[in-house]
Amino acid sequence: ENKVPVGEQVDYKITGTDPGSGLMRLTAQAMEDYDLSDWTLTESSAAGMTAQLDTAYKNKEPIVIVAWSPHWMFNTYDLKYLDDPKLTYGEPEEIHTIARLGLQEDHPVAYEFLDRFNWTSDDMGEVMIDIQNGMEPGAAAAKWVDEHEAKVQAWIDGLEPVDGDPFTLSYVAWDSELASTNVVRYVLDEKLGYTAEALQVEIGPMWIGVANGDVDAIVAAWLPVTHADYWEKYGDRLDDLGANMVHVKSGLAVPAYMEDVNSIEDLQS
Ligand code: PBE
Repeated sequence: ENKVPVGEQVDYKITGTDPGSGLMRLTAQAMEDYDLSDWTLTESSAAGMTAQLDTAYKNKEPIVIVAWSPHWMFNTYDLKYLDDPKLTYGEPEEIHTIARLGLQEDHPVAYEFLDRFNWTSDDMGEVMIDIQNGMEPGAAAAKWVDEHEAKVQAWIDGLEPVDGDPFTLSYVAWDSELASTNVVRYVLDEKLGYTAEALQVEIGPMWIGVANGDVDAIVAAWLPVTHADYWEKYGDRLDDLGANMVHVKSGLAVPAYMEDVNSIEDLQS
């Protein structure tokens, strides 16, 4: 039998996402850990990566992508994570809510809500899929909040709404964070009386902004592994409010139709 090595099938290319993201750092590390020195990792964005995946998938072509979940790509396509026996990508981790120092004194109502905010990957999936299907992110967030009254009530129970106080969130255009940030912003605005804005930025500025105090909070910190370098650099100037979601995951993935490729080790030629 004469099988073409997977590297050759995909031109030794791993289809990546936004530069600076944790997944790009971890994938560079994986390429060292698994001796993939003849491979390259391409830079793109979350949207660019999924567009390339979509094209490959429709043509049933081989592709190796950086992947994370929750993400609608796992609903839309039949994908599998590659085993990571060296645990380069770590164990399943958490998404944390991070506040600037002083937020508790300055905005105690928002702080208490953010401290309580937590949801599941199924919750987030509902918002993500609506956005993916073309709904405006704010409208998808509003719909989710309307449909999950009890959950939202537990986040805001006993909190006295403020009178239009400004509040600034920031996030990166990852599908997961587009969903969470819009839900949090909607609750701040519609339930707690804030005038909240959500700034879309790159990952470095997201961390620097909240560390410098220019941004009040983020709900987009993947810890302890994916954003370990940012946490190490800025953690002493930040207030970690803990997990808003548990059991999130990242790694390399391929379409299920690549039957012979099941582990990162299978990429070695
Ligand atoms: N991600 C999505 C981000 C965190 C959320 C996995 C692309 C990252 O790699 O930093």
